[in-house]
Amino acid sequence: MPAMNMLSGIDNRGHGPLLRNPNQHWVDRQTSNEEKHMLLIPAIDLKDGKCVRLKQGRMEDDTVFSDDPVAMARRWVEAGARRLHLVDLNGAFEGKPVNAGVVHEIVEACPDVPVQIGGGIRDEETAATYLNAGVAYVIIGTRAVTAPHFVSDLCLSFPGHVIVGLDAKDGKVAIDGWSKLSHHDVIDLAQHFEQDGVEAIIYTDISRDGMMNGVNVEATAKLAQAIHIPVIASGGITNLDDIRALAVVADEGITGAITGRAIYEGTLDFVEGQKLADELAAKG
Ligand code: AMZ
Repeated sequence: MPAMNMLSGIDNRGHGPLLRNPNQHWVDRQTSNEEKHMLLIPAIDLKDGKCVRLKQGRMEDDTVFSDDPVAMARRWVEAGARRLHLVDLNGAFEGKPVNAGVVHEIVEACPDVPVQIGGGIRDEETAATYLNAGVAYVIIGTRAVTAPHFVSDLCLSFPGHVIVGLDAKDGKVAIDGWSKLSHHDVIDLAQHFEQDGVEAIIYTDISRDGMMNGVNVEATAKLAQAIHIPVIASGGITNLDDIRALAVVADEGITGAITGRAIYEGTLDFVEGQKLADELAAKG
Protein backbone atom coordinates (compact mmCIF):
# COMPACT_ATOMS: atom_id res chain seq x y z
CA MET A 1 0.00 0.00 0.00
CA PRO A 2 1.44 3.45 -0.78
CA ALA A 3 2.50 5.41 2.27
CA MET A 4 0.06 8.26 1.62
CA ASN A 5 -2.92 5.88 1.77
CA MET A 6 -1.64 4.25 4.90
CA LEU A 7 -1.68 7.67 6.48
CA SER A 8 -5.15 8.72 5.46
CA GLY A 9 -7.01 10.34 8.29
CA ILE A 10 -4.11 11.31 10.53
CA ASP A 11 -5.13 14.94 10.44
CA ASN A 12 -8.52 13.98 11.86
CA ARG A 13 -6.76 13.42 15.14
CA GLY A 14 -6.22 17.15 15.38
CA HIS A 15 -2.53 16.92 14.70
CA GLY A 16 -2.41 19.77 12.28
CA PRO A 17 0.75 20.34 10.33
CA LEU A 18 2.62 23.57 10.56
CA LEU A 19 1.60 25.96 7.81
CA ARG A 20 3.56 28.67 6.12
CA ASN A 21 1.86 32.03 6.53
CA PRO A 22 2.11 34.88 4.05
CA ASN A 23 5.05 36.58 5.71
CA GLN A 24 7.11 33.39 5.42
CA HIS A 25 7.03 32.49 9.07
CA TRP A 26 5.68 29.13 10.00
CA VAL A 27 2.96 28.83 12.52
CA ASP A 28 1.09 25.96 14.08
CA ARG A 29 -2.35 25.44 12.62
CA GLN A 30 -3.70 25.15 16.14
CA THR A 31 -3.11 28.87 16.69
CA SER A 32 -4.22 31.67 14.43
CA ASN A 33 -1.76 32.89 11.83
CA GLU A 34 -1.32 36.18 13.64
CA GLU A 35 -0.81 34.73 17.10
CA LYS A 36 2.81 34.16 18.08
CA HIS A 37 3.65 31.42 20.47
CA MET A 38 6.42 29.51 22.08
CA LEU A 39 5.48 26.06 23.22
CA LEU A 40 7.15 24.56 26.21
CA ILE A 41 7.47 20.91 25.27
CA PRO A 42 8.02 18.30 27.99
CA ALA A 43 10.54 15.62 27.07
CA ILE A 44 9.96 11.98 27.88
CA ASP A 45 13.22 10.17 27.15
CA LEU A 46 12.74 6.42 27.13
CA LYS A 47 15.46 4.02 28.20
CA ASP A 48 14.60 0.38 28.91
CA GLY A 49 10.93 1.34 29.15
CA LYS A 50 11.56 4.00 31.81
CA CYS A 51 11.42 7.78 31.70
CA VAL A 52 14.98 9.04 32.20
CA ARG A 53 17.23 12.00 31.58
CA LEU A 54 20.83 11.71 30.55
CA LYS A 55 23.65 14.21 30.97
CA GLN A 56 25.15 15.35 27.65
CA GLY A 57 23.64 12.23 26.08
CA ARG A 58 25.72 9.70 28.02
CA MET A 59 23.69 6.49 28.49
CA GLU A 60 25.62 5.57 31.64
CA ASP A 61 24.86 8.97 33.20
CA ASP A 62 21.11 8.51 33.55
CA THR A 63 18.60 9.55 36.17
CA VAL A 64 15.37 7.55 36.24
CA PHE A 65 12.43 9.89 36.81
CA SER A 66 9.63 7.34 36.43
CA ASP A 67 9.01 3.67 35.78
CA ASP A 68 5.70 4.68 34.22
CA PRO A 69 6.26 6.95 31.20
CA VAL A 70 2.57 6.79 30.26
CA ALA A 71 1.57 8.25 33.63
CA MET A 72 4.28 10.88 33.13
CA ALA A 73 2.84 11.82 29.73
CA ARG A 74 -0.63 12.13 31.25
CA ARG A 75 0.80 14.33 34.01
CA TRP A 76 2.27 16.81 31.50
CA VAL A 77 -0.91 16.82 29.42
CA GLU A 78 -2.96 17.52 32.55
CA ALA A 79 -0.55 20.38 33.30
CA GLY A 80 -1.44 21.87 29.92
CA ALA A 81 1.31 20.61 27.59
CA ARG A 82 0.32 21.29 23.98
CA ARG A 83 2.90 18.92 22.53
CA LEU A 84 5.02 16.05 23.87
CA HIS A 85 8.61 15.26 22.87
CA LEU A 86 9.50 11.57 23.06
CA VAL A 87 12.92 10.04 22.52
CA ASP A 88 13.63 6.34 22.18
CA LEU A 89 17.16 6.46 23.55
CA ASN A 90 17.85 2.76 23.10
CA GLY A 91 16.52 3.20 19.58
CA ALA A 92 18.94 6.05 18.83
CA PHE A 93 21.88 3.86 19.83
CA GLU A 94 20.66 0.64 18.20
CA GLY A 95 19.39 2.28 15.01
CA LYS A 96 15.90 0.80 15.27
CA PRO A 97 12.87 1.29 17.54
CA VAL A 98 13.25 -0.34 20.94
CA ASN A 99 10.63 1.44 23.06
CA ALA A 100 7.93 1.69 20.38
CA GLY A 101 5.38 -0.13 22.56
CA VAL A 102 5.54 2.63 25.19
CA VAL A 103 5.37 5.31 22.50
CA HIS A 104 2.16 3.78 21.14
CA GLU A 105 0.70 3.58 24.66
CA ILE A 106 1.46 7.27 25.22
CA VAL A 107 -0.15 8.26 21.92
CA GLU A 108 -3.25 6.26 22.85
CA ALA A 109 -3.36 7.74 26.35
CA CYS A 110 -2.99 11.33 25.08
CA PRO A 111 -5.09 11.48 21.90
CA ASP A 112 -5.54 15.25 21.92
CA VAL A 113 -1.91 16.30 22.14
CA PRO A 114 0.50 16.04 19.20
CA VAL A 115 3.42 13.75 19.93
CA GLN A 116 6.83 14.03 18.26
CA ILE A 117 9.17 11.07 18.48
CA GLY A 118 12.82 10.59 17.61
CA GLY A 119 15.36 7.85 18.09
CA GLY A 120 15.92 4.91 15.77
CA ILE A 121 13.77 6.11 12.87
CA ARG A 122 16.05 5.06 10.03
CA ASP A 123 13.60 3.75 7.41
CA GLU A 124 10.27 4.70 5.90
CA GLU A 125 8.43 1.73 7.39
CA THR A 126 9.34 2.77 10.93
CA ALA A 127 8.15 6.32 10.24
CA ALA A 128 4.91 5.02 8.71
CA THR A 129 4.24 2.73 11.66
CA TYR A 130 4.60 5.61 14.12
CA LEU A 131 2.51 8.02 12.04
CA ASN A 132 -0.22 5.44 11.51
CA ALA A 133 -0.33 4.89 15.25
CA GLY A 134 -1.17 8.58 15.68
CA VAL A 135 2.24 10.15 16.19
CA ALA A 136 2.13 13.68 14.76
CA TYR A 137 5.80 14.18 13.85
CA VAL A 138 8.74 11.86 13.32
CA ILE A 139 12.16 13.30 14.18
CA ILE A 140 15.06 12.20 12.02
CA GLY A 141 18.63 12.53 13.30
CA THR A 142 21.32 10.12 12.12
CA ARG A 143 19.86 9.24 8.73
CA ALA A 144 19.35 12.89 7.91
CA VAL A 145 23.12 13.22 8.11
CA THR A 146 24.22 9.90 6.62
CA ALA A 147 21.59 9.69 3.84
CA PRO A 148 20.03 13.13 3.27
CA HIS A 149 17.82 11.72 0.52
CA PHE A 150 15.94 9.83 3.18
CA VAL A 151 14.56 13.15 4.46
CA SER A 152 13.43 14.44 1.07
CA ASP A 153 11.75 11.10 0.29
CA LEU A 154 10.06 11.07 3.69
CA CYS A 155 8.81 14.64 3.19
CA LEU A 156 7.21 13.53 -0.08
CA SER A 157 5.58 10.49 1.52
CA PHE A 158 4.49 12.22 4.72
CA PRO A 159 4.27 15.95 4.04
CA GLY A 160 3.82 17.99 7.17
CA HIS A 161 5.02 15.30 9.54
CA VAL A 162 8.79 15.30 9.31
CA ILE A 163 11.11 17.15 11.69
CA VAL A 164 14.90 17.01 11.57
CA GLY A 165 16.81 16.91 14.85
CA LEU A 166 20.24 18.49 14.66
CA ASP A 167 22.20 17.74 17.79
CA ALA A 168 25.41 19.68 17.81
CA LYS A 169 28.67 20.10 19.63
CA ASP A 170 30.79 23.11 18.69
CA GLY A 171 28.64 23.65 15.60
CA LYS A 172 29.09 20.10 14.26
CA VAL A 173 26.22 17.61 14.10
CA ALA A 174 26.35 14.35 16.08
CA ILE A 175 24.87 10.98 15.10
CA ASP A 176 24.26 7.48 16.49
CA GLY A 177 23.08 8.46 19.94
CA TRP A 178 25.58 11.34 19.93
CA SER A 179 28.41 8.82 20.04
CA LYS A 180 29.97 10.21 16.83
CA LEU A 181 30.50 13.71 15.50
CA SER A 182 30.04 14.33 11.78
CA HIS A 183 31.92 17.03 9.90
CA HIS A 184 28.63 18.70 8.93
CA ASP A 185 27.78 22.21 10.00
CA VAL A 186 24.38 22.80 11.66
CA ILE A 187 23.37 25.76 9.52
CA ASP A 188 24.36 24.14 6.20
CA LEU A 189 22.30 21.06 7.00
CA ALA A 190 19.32 23.05 8.27
CA GLN A 191 19.23 25.10 5.06
CA HIS A 192 19.33 21.92 3.03
CA PHE A 193 16.45 20.29 4.92
CA GLU A 194 14.40 23.48 4.73
CA GLN A 195 14.49 23.05 0.94
CA ASP A 196 13.30 19.46 1.33
CA GLY A 197 10.19 20.68 3.15
CA VAL A 198 10.72 19.60 6.74
CA GLU A 199 8.36 21.12 9.28
CA ALA A 200 10.90 22.28 11.81
CA ILE A 201 14.42 21.84 13.05
CA ILE A 202 15.02 20.78 16.62
CA TYR A 203 18.36 22.18 17.64
CA THR A 204 20.06 20.60 20.63
CA ASP A 205 23.26 21.90 22.12
CA ILE A 206 24.71 18.62 23.40
CA SER A 207 27.08 20.27 25.86
CA ARG A 208 24.06 21.86 27.60
CA ASP A 209 21.69 18.88 27.49
CA GLY A 210 20.68 17.68 30.93
CA MET A 211 23.20 20.00 32.55
CA MET A 212 20.83 22.76 33.67
CA ASN A 213 23.24 25.55 32.89
CA GLY A 214 21.11 27.61 30.53
CA VAL A 215 20.13 27.49 26.87
CA ASN A 216 22.54 28.37 24.08
CA VAL A 217 20.36 31.29 23.03
CA GLU A 218 22.92 32.79 20.72
CA ALA A 219 23.46 29.65 18.61
CA THR A 220 19.71 28.92 18.52
CA ALA A 221 18.91 32.45 17.35
CA LYS A 222 21.69 32.32 14.75
CA LEU A 223 20.22 29.13 13.31
CA ALA A 224 16.69 30.56 13.33
CA GLN A 225 17.93 33.64 11.45
CA ALA A 226 19.48 31.45 8.77
CA ILE A 227 16.27 29.54 7.90
CA HIS A 228 12.55 30.28 7.49
CA ILE A 229 11.12 27.19 9.16
CA PRO A 230 10.56 26.98 12.92
CA VAL A 231 13.37 26.15 15.26
CA ILE A 232 12.65 24.29 18.47
CA ALA A 233 15.31 24.88 21.10
CA SER A 234 16.57 22.01 23.22
CA GLY A 235 19.15 21.53 25.90
CA GLY A 236 19.95 23.50 29.01
CA ILE A 237 16.61 24.96 30.06
CA THR A 238 16.80 25.44 33.80
CA ASN A 239 14.32 28.04 34.96
CA LEU A 240 12.09 30.97 33.96
CA ASP A 241 15.16 33.04 33.01
CA ASP A 242 15.78 30.69 30.09
CA ILE A 243 12.25 31.22 28.86
CA ARG A 244 12.69 35.00 29.16
CA ALA A 245 15.98 34.78 27.25
CA LEU A 246 14.46 32.70 24.45
CA ALA A 247 11.40 34.96 24.27
CA VAL A 248 13.68 37.90 23.44
CA VAL A 249 14.80 36.17 20.23
CA ALA A 250 11.63 34.14 19.55
CA ASP A 251 10.70 36.42 16.67
CA GLU A 252 13.59 34.97 14.71
CA GLY A 253 11.39 31.86 14.39
CA ILE A 254 11.85 29.94 17.63
CA THR A 255 8.45 28.36 18.19
CA GLY A 256 9.19 25.93 20.97
CA ALA A 257 11.53 24.84 23.71
CA ILE A 258 12.00 21.28 24.90
CA THR A 259 12.41 20.89 28.62
CA GLY A 260 13.45 17.79 30.53
CA ARG A 261 15.55 17.70 33.66
CA ALA A 262 14.32 21.11 34.88
CA ILE A 263 10.66 20.08 35.06
CA TYR A 264 11.55 16.71 36.58
CA GLU A 265 13.85 18.17 39.21
CA GLY A 266 11.50 21.09 39.84
CA THR A 267 13.75 24.05 39.05
CA LEU A 268 11.10 24.97 36.49
CA ASP A 269 7.38 24.64 37.11
CA PHE A 270 5.87 23.57 33.79
CA VAL A 271 2.60 25.47 34.25
CA GLU A 272 4.38 28.68 35.26
CA GLY A 273 6.83 28.28 32.38
CA GLN A 274 4.18 27.91 29.71
CA LYS A 275 2.18 30.77 31.24
CA LEU A 276 5.21 33.05 31.08
CA ALA A 277 5.99 31.98 27.49
CA ASP A 278 2.39 32.77 26.51
CA GLU A 279 2.45 36.16 28.24
CA LEU A 280 5.73 37.13 26.63
CA ALA A 281 4.53 35.96 23.19
CA ALA A 282 1.33 38.00 23.58
CA LYS A 283 3.35 41.14 24.40
CA GLY A 284 5.43 40.44 21.30
O1 AMZ B 1 20.76 11.70 24.45
C1 AMZ B 1 21.21 11.07 23.49
N1 AMZ B 1 22.34 10.39 23.54
C2 AMZ B 1 20.47 11.07 22.22
C3 AMZ B 1 19.24 11.69 22.00
N2 AMZ B 1 18.51 12.41 22.84
N3 AMZ B 1 20.85 10.47 21.11
C4 AMZ B 1 19.91 10.70 20.19
N4 AMZ B 1 18.94 11.44 20.73
C5 AMZ B 1 17.73 11.91 20.03
C6 AMZ B 1 17.97 13.10 19.16
C7 AMZ B 1 16.87 12.95 18.13
O2 AMZ B 1 15.62 13.37 18.65
O3 AMZ B 1 17.87 14.31 19.86
O4 AMZ B 1 17.32 10.86 19.14
C8 AMZ B 1 16.81 11.45 17.92
C9 AMZ B 1 17.65 11.03 16.75
O5 AMZ B 1 17.66 9.62 16.60
P1 AMZ B 1 18.29 8.95 15.30
O6 AMZ B 1 18.18 7.49 15.55
O7 AMZ B 1 17.47 9.43 14.15
O8 AMZ B 1 19.68 9.43 15.24
